[in-house]
Amino acid sequence: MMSAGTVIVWDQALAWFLGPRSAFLVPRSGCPDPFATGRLVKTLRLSALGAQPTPLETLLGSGLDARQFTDLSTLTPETLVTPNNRFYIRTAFPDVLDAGRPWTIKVHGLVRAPRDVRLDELAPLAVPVGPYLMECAGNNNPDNYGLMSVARWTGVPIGRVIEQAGPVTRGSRVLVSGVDRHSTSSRSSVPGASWIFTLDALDRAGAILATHMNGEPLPRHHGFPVRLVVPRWYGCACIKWVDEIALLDENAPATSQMREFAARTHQDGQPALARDYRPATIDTAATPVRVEQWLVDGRITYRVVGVVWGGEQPARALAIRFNRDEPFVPVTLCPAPATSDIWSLWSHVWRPRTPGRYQIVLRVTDPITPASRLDMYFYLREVWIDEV
Ligand SMILES: Nc1nc2c(c(=O)[nH]1)N[C@H]1C(S)=C(S)[C@@H](COP(=O)(O)O)O[C@H]1N2
Ligand SMILES: [Mo]
Repeated sequence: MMSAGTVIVWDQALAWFLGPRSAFLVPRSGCPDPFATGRLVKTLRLSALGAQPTPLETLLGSGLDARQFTDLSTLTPETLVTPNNRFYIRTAFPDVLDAGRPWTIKVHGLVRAPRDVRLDELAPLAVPVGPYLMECAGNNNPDNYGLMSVARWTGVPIGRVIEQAGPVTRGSRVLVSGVDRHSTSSRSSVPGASWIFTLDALDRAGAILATHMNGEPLPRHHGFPVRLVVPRWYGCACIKWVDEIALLDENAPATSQMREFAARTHQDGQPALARDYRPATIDTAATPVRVEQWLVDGRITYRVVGVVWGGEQPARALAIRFNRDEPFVPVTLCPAPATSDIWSLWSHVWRPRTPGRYQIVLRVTDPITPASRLDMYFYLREVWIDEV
């Protein structure tokens, strides 16, 4: 039997012999490639009815209303980690903040040793983690769904910082709070960024106080000099410009940020107390990112390329539907997603019968995987097919 190593060497030798296009002929992954003998004709735009075409990967607006959308349509297996300048932005660097001054985080509340922790004490403890995906709970623009990106993070487990302060009980809630003062007021957001977690939830998620992103110091719009990263939770919990950690009791009221994001993090109503919020974790979700038109053996064939992300476990079974009156059909996940820490690419062969507008949705087909957003067709996308 050939080892995996042999296959790769053979693959590379053949690729060298046949030139760049041969990469398609010998799939590295062992997955069949129905487009191996085809020619890519064009790539179609995905959007959805009513979506305004939005400039991507450029900073729009300022303060709390600032946004930068990552372009998901270009994702390939080689570009699954988003470069810092293309990473999505929700809320720009607070223009009244002096991040150059020596930074401290006030650790206080139900701890034996409250104090101001200097960032330069923490920096030597930082370790690389990830890559992890981050998604804004308000990632709802069907033009792009681009409030979502992946980075490799470097930071200090927040649990260590809390342990050092000596929590009075393990049952405490942890408030993490960041600077959120902007010189202009927001049209759509409540200022004041803070989230309350249980100690266990932070530990279980592997939450870190991050100082670096993709090997560089945090860019200022991403929380310089220090932000919280809670893997698998929505971005609204990933507080930027962290300057306070407070241990609170059972009856701590929810923060304004938690209330503002209650619907988007799938809470029951808008609970008054932090303890009545469920973890703001990302369920399994999937969306197409582009539709390619190919000519395969003289026949027009479409290739729908998409991402699947979220969930505690890697997604195992997805199905796709192209119109309300058509059935869901299985998506072959090959190679099978190895992790849910980041997104994974999938693709699907599609031969629409007639030209026209198609509305593409996905769903998870195993009954035990929570997929609250897919269940409501949150990431629906439309494509216009003019040739079949
Ligand atoms: N201080 C502060 N932290 C914040 C926010 C904020 O407005 N202020 N927005 C949150 C939200 S809603 C998201 S989605 C993420 C976005 O992080 P990014 O801009 O680095 O992508 O930051 C979170 N942390
Ligand atoms: Mo967000």
